[in-house]
Amino acid sequence: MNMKKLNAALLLLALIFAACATPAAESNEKEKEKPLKEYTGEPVEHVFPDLPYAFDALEPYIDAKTMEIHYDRHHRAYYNNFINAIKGTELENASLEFIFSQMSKLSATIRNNGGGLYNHNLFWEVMAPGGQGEPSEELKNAINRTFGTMDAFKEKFNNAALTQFGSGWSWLLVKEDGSLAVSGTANQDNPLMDTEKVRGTPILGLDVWEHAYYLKYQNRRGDYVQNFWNVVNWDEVNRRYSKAKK
Ligand code: MN3
Repeated sequence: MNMKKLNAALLLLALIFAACATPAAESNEKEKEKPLKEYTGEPVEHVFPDLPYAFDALEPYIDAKTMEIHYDRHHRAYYNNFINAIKGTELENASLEFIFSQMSKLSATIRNNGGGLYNHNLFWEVMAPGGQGEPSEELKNAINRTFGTMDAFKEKFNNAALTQFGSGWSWLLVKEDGSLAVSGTANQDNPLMDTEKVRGTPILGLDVWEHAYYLKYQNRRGDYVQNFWNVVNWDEVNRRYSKAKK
């Protein structure tokens, strides 16, 4: 074989290799992208919500500066990053609940920022200046059935908040069968995500990221968790409970 023929043969081999390699690489990529279910619900326009009260409204339990930074910087950043991540995709107008039900197939960016958006939306609403209302008879009965007493429930919820290593949340949630449970989640995960072991609809949540309490409480997460009960909006928790257990 002369050099010209050898070069031609090598070129041919390279072309064959490239032709084979390209579809193989593509099919590997496709395997990573497991198919999403199609969203068939009402189109959702994701908005950044107003804070339902002034920055200083939850004083002295949550200080104004923390509220301002938490809402206007942290929450807004989750919202902006989430919107950018879903823009122009099939998820652009899908509900957060739908997105969370597909979480295991989606990116860390959508998980962290979609979670951050939803969790803070809920968090502001389940608090009110000086606290509001009390658990409904229905919710109280369910809490007593599940945890024994209201105090035992609070202890379990506090414990989930205190034992969450690093950043995360503690939750009271309604499972698919209508029963209650307490869980803790890491980062911006929540019980709606298909990545969670304890799944359901959260009706009360507490942010235990340091950004939620560090300015006022420094390392004293326990004091922050105790004080949270002074600002719980039970009217809102009751509303979410009635809706979730239907
Ligand atoms: Mn937060």
